[in-house]
Amino acid sequence: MRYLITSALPYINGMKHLGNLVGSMLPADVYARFLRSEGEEVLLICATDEHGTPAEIAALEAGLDVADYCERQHRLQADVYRRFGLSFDHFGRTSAPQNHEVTQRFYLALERNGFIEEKQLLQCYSPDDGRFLPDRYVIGTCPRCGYNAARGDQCENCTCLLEPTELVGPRSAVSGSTVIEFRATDHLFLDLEVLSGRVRSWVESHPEWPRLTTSIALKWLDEGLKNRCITRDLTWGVRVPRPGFQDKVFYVWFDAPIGYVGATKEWSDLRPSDRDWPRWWLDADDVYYVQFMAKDNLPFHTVFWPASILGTGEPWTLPSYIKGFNWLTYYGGKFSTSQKRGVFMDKALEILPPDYWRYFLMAHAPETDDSDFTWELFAATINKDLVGNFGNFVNRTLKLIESRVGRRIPVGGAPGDREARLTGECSEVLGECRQQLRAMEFRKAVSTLRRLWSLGNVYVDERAPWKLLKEDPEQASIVLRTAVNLARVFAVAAWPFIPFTAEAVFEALHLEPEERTAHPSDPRLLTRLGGKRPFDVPPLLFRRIEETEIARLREEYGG
Ligand code: B3M
Ligand code: ZN
Repeated sequence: MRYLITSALPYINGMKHLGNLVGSMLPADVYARFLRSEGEEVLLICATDEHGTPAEIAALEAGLDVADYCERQHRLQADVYRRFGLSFDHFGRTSAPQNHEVTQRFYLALERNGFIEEKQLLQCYSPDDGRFLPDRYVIGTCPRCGYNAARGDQCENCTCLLEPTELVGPRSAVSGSTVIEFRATDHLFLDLEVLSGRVRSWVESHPEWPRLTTSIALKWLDEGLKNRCITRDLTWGVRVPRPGFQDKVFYVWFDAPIGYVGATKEWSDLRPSDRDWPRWWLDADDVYYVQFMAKDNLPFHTVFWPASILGTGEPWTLPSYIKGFNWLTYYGGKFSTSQKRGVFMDKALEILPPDYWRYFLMAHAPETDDSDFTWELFAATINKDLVGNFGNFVNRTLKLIESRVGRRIPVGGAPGDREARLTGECSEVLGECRQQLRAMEFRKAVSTLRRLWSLGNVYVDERAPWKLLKEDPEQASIVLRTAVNLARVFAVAAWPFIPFTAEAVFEALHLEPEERTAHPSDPRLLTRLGGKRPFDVPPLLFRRIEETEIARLREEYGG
């Protein structure tokens, strides 16, 4: 099997917050890193989602031409993701020509197969703005839950999909004008009614999916799908290859998921001699395709996009597994881009290095339920696990060796019973962590990682090498050598989560590439490094977050 991994494509309209990160890009990265470290062939793809009204509205607010706006924002996002260590094989753009091409190909296949219906539609038109107001350009009250700022395409609050005409008390997002007329224009609809049976069989053929994913898909299918409009009266987007539609583009949710394919093609076009996008996307029986996303994106990925794929009748790769996430909240409320509430990725890196955030977010990933960000919990998690457990172990043992015997790994004699027991425990816990990562159970995997690190601290406390150095130097050497080996195993296991720190440990221990992985059943798990190999003491891996700092951050960011 080869692994194709995609994360939901972040909208282009501004810097993403920690809630966006934890629900899609970060777990996708952790999973990809883990599989790579296991020697698997992995392709991790992401891109900015650039079309539609969110982009146009944001460009309008920024006073920029939409193409320039997207170009700039794409660069800013790509840069912050790189600094967070998100190891995309390619970070593309849905506005790239490759995506336009594949999107039109999808459409033409759907049209050929009779799944496209042309209908006249009453569209919101604003005489004050002098234009049609597609989906997000109209705001109003959700007819299902009463939320007063629901958008014309979806209610953010209850996640239901909407048509602009369903909103109660509609108003223009451009000018705020409440004078809304409805005018007739021609639009294209995807025949979801007919396709829904195929989508259902596909969903039902995956009983192994997480409950959240399956329940959202089945809820949509059970309620019955209405044909969905896939065109919009906009100029920014993918052109519709059909006579009479030259002034319209495809709906952003039609071309956005196709962006996974488009971005893969971008990647492949950069080095066509050794990269082959269809190998991942067409007739690719040996590809295991995993998607990561927050729950509001699940309807589109479990129903709407698969319907497009199935309707083409072409052998496109369908997701093998869809991992959905609940919300990360900020002091019990929503993280919000529009209200600038919560912590945004660029700001986060001004406060602390990426691994602090990566670790906290994965330790509290909203997998089975929503989880809550507070500065108090953030500091407590970092201080206890990263500073007190992992960082403390690595820094104190390496420093002890340096100060007492120099920067060489002690030779020492054969490991004793205590070391044999420790090796057994480490293999078991490491194996567990690996299985949990395979199963994408991130919170469990992090807590297993913590258990692994604790084994080291318990061992060193028990064996007290600082005393042995005086009383029994031979035993002291065994303990210290074992401790260095533990540091290697701990960093290897932690690498998918906190790669920058893990790599600092790899460097300090002068590890060869093949020593940067560890297999639980390796009989030399805790004896591999020895024989007076040189090492360096890495700088302090993590620092404590103090009370005063927590108070200041809460003050600055609200809470
Ligand atoms: N851009 C929504 C989001 O960022 C949307 C995902 C597209 S995935 C193809 O949550
Ligand atoms: Zn609602």
